[in-house]
Amino acid sequence: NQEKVKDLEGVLRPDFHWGYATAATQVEGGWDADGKGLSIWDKFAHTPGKVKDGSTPDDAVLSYYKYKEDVALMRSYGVTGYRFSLSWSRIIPLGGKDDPVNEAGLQYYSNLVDELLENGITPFVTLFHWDTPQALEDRYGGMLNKEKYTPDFVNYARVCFERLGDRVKHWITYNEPGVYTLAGYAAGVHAPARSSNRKLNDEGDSSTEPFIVGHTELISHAFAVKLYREEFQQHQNGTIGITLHGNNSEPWDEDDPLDVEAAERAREFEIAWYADPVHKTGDYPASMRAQLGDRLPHFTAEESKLVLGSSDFYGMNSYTTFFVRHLDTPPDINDHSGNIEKLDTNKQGVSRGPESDTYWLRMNPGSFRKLLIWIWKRYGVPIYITENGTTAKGETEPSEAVLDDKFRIEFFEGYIGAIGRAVKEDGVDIRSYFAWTFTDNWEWAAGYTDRFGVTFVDFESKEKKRYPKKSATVIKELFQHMIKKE
Ligand code: GBH
Repeated sequence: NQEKVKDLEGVLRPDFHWGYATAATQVEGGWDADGKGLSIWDKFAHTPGKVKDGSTPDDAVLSYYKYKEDVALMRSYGVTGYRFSLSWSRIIPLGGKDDPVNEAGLQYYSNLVDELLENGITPFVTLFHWDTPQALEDRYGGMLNKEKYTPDFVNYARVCFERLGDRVKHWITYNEPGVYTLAGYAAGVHAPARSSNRKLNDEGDSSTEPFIVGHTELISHAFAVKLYREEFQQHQNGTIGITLHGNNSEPWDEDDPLDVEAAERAREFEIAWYADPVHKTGDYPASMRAQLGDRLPHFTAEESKLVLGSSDFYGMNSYTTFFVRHLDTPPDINDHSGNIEKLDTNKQGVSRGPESDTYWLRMNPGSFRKLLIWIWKRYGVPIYITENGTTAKGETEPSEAVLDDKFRIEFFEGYIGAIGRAVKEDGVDIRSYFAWTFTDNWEWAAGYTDRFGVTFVDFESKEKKRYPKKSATVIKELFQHMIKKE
């Protein structure tokens, strides 16, 4: 199996962490168990017409109940780390700084952390993976209200640091803030489903709200980091940062300077929107200001100082690549992509990669390696890859052929190989890798239809029975080969 990575033996640092990533809403179930409050995703999923298969995350894969079994399975997969998110409304059901803490909810996470540590697995904990407490959405419009929201988020962060920080040494404030804003406030296909673009949704102003919410995310992230650094980091000795999404973009016509520029602009709108303020300038990219004007909020001098340098690492989620072509027409007021067109093939008709079972996702490890270099050159901080993975066509039952998941294996050999090459040949500093994902789960608005797991889950079965796929073994072998032994 190691043919493709033969030359990469021992290229990763001995303390490189690898494992799987998950999100609370997608795996836990127990949506109202032991005092948990509702999140905006509970409301979204219980609203008819929002989720593709009409499903809800009420049970998901029951990891709230099966965490011991899951940790044992993960251990058998050889992982050294596990990235999971905390459900804010499980810990503080009504979300706010003056609302009570739910001890039972905290106890669940405390038990999970203990179980991981007893099994030699390092926890990487995300505070926020899209599940805003519904009560805060109702009370003041959630992240649309920066002044009210920020102290609530920071208080939630404090509770987590206080109660789990003795054992958790790797914190991530937000997962993919840009997806939360664009899918939730522009496309309207994610909670809280505000959009002026789609007939299905009525409220919202998609020309401004995504950027207002994005600003709130950056400021509240930075205040949580400030709190950690001032009151916890000294004695708890952990790291803290933010995870950003970002696919790569390749020019549709590489000989057309306008398309080359468009590809760069696409990366700026998708990635630098958050990454420049945090890692480079304390401000939004010039290309965004030029196109969006005052629709994009302005940082005060104080905010800018607070945000710049507010992440100890570059947290990177990346899955695919697109060809992009520039548009000559001025951007629509609801355009958030940088006035480009995304395409599956380039001018020569070359495909961006073989199709997965997910419309936006195609495999392209070569482009992923280029993106690693782009991020390293532009930001120069250590990279933690916090998500990367794929679905595969035809995975409907745990048959022998499905469990021997060749497509997913090819994906991971390609992408993990690209990491090795970026480290070895391009000098990029990469320190962790979390595959998405451990088990098939509730894939947001796609419900249970998109299976990203290295473990097949029988959703029909009462106990959500798990079946390991071959890719879990391959990933283990890849890292055993590529990580340097101390
Ligand atoms: C991640 O987001 C999430 O963090 C995770 O929870 C999720 O399960 C996983 O990926 C798999 O989906 O503009 O055509 O690219 C994925 C990032 C970005 C994917 C926005 C869909 C919109 C379609 N997402 N993208 S497109």
